[in-house]
Amino acid sequence: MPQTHNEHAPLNLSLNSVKQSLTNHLIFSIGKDPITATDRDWFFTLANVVRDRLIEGWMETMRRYYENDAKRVYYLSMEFLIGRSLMNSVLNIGFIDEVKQACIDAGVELDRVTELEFDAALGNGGLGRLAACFLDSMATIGLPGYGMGIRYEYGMFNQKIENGWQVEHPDNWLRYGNPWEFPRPEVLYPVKFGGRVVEYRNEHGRMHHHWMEDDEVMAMAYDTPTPGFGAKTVNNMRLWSAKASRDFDLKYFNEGNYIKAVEDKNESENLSKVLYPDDTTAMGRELRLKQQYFFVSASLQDIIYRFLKHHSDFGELPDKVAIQLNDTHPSIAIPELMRLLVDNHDLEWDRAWDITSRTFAYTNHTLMPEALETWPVSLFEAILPRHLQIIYEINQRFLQGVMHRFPGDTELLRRMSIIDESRGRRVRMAHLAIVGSHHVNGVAQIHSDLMKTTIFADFERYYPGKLTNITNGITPRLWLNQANPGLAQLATRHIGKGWITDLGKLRQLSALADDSGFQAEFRAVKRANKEKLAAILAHKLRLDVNPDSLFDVHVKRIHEYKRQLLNVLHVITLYNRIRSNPALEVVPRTVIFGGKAAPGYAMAKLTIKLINDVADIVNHDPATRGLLKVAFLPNYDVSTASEIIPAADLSQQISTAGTEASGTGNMKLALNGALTIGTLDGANIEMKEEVGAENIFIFGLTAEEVARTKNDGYDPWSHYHANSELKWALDMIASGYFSPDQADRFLPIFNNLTRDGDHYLLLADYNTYIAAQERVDSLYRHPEQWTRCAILNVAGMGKFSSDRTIGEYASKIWGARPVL
Ligand code: 26V
Repeated sequence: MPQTHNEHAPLNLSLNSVKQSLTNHLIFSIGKDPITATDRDWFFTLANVVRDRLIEGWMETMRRYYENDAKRVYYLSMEFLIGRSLMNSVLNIGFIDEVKQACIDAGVELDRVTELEFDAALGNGGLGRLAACFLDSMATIGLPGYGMGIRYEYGMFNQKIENGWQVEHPDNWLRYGNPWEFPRPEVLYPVKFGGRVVEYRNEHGRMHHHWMEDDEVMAMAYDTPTPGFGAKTVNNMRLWSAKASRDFDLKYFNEGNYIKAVEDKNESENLSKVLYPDDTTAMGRELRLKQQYFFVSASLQDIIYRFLKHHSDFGELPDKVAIQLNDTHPSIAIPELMRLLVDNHDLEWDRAWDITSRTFAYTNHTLMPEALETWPVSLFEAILPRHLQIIYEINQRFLQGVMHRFPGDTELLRRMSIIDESRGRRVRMAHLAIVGSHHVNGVAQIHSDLMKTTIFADFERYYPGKLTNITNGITPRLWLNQANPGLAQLATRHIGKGWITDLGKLRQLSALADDSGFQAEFRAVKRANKEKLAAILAHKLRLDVNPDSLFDVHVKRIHEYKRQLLNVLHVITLYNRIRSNPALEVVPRTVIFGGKAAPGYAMAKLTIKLINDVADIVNHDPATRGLLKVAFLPNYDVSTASEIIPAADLSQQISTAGTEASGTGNMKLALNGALTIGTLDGANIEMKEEVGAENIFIFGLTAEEVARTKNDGYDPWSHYHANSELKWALDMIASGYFSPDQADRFLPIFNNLTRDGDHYLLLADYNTYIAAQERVDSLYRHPEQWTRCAILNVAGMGKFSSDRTIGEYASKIWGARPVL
């Protein structure tokens, strides 16, 4: 019998076909009559209609890769921050008009229905969202890229604000089911933990290692089709879920201990239960290490299975497979591949090492020492004893090489070793990742430069050329076309729709920057977006804001280094100026904050409380005359980002220079016509190069100046005493002006910024920040000049498409090509 692929009923994108599918799915998939269907029923119905139209492209794509024996890219990431998928898929498939019409004809309110989709919030912030943008770009350019990660049952917590404090609530996103995933009960791999290693010699006298594990969990695959724009390519994201290896442990069962057996099952299934919501400190938590090994082991078994379907010589692996490690979180993959090649497939160490180190590449996303992962050797010993042996072997051979090149430098060996001997013995995952990878990249130029000159300077010297830069990007499909249809349509009307897949085309908008007609249209779009956000603020916070006021937006995770508190100092300063001078003419402002604090990060949580307490005072003080409003929008996630970002006038990117690796919110806001107030940090520097120094508000110490200031013995008190407005603002925080019910509530913040050394140099940057805010005000008084500047910002964002980023990874690191 010949193979037949396409004998199912034809599906197409015509209105009739969509209408037919809508009715059929409501009845046959959801089991509802149109009379009784709820909005949620319609969401699942629509999702089914859309999903049907992804599947052919998905299968065609997988077949295309298979037939071309294409080089595959596996993007290993603990986090994929996808958000909602319904509209994204509709727009990428390209049948939004038909969907809208079919909904109207069926009496379904599309806008209300899309709101019912839960965000897939399987990530903390920038690192996870970057992975999601990369999946979109890989599919759009036709690159054989597979996302591999964990199917957390609970994603990023839901943030509620209660009495001004952050309260975390579980994110039960799978409660009503996930229409986008395909469970693959047959794609099941065992993952082992614990036990001990037995050494023996085989008949040829060769040493072998046998890992006698004592625990086993099964990893089951769930596949999610990921369409590119135009949906010619539909790639796959494969997330692993933990299943107990047997339903009941026979041992307990035979003992008659039925309950104990079921408890054990629950325990092993805990592995993929919850996303760790802490992107601040690398805690040595056993469950997280197990999560890492769990998804890495399953992914590698799967990768090798697919490779061996076509190939028998592992020597070809680096030509057919590229594995990207999204931070060190999956870097246990390096010893795991060594183990599979040496212990299971009998390769010699040197050959296995050559293959392994030509397969992996590692992306570093932070220089913050507290976020660099290290694991206690004792934990490895208990959970992954064979991997620890392999790491020791890798380290010994590596250090031998170092010794050979730099004889006698024991200090160098101590610094470069994969094992940190200084604070109890710990495995340095970044060192392991560097040694086992052919490329290591930072995510913006300054970050990569700092990587080479500071934390990884020894490695830069030892492996010249291995460390490199690939500046981050964002997908224009979500962050402009979908989130800001007004601006997207305006751009398309004037320059065509080519920008959607070639963002550099936005440059053509510069020619229109002075065109008063275009300016008026541009302003109208922004104004409409601001009205929508104002309505959301009214609804969610019962806060009235003036859509003509300057929307000043600071959205990102709450971190000391991101300096939300510096923004608060500006807010308090503005407040003091307004109420102490009733005749003062100020630009009306609405300062909008959003972001989550790690549940254990006390200073970040106190910052949220301060923002809300300041908002309470400022918003209700008649002396502000409505000129200043402060809003903290709860539960900042991909969906709320899409509501806030298109409405922003001003984008706050004010991290201490040298601390924010890249930032990607900075790109999203500028792409949506916000002007940036920012430091020379991360990708801000490259944004300045693209839009021109005159179109961005840069302030503050440079990274070099920050380093020098700290070196010279920084004294925050000198700034406190030198600037009366700064002192006033800080004293108000310290004395309980904003917390009349508990005067010392914010003393820890005051102390942090004064007595305890002001680690992130807020006070040193206060003056120039206030001055930059005054420049913002002056420009905002001239709507034509402001609009011109905003247009030039949109026009200058071409470089920051993740399509460009992925193109660079493909050519510089992966050696992979689109397969079209
Ligand atoms: C760190 C850790 C530490 C160990 C515990 C779990 C955990 C989870 C997440 C993280 C994230 C730290 C790295 C990170 O998100 N970096 C951000 O990456 C963005 C994409 O490259 C970049 O734009 C941001 O500047 C950078 O902060």
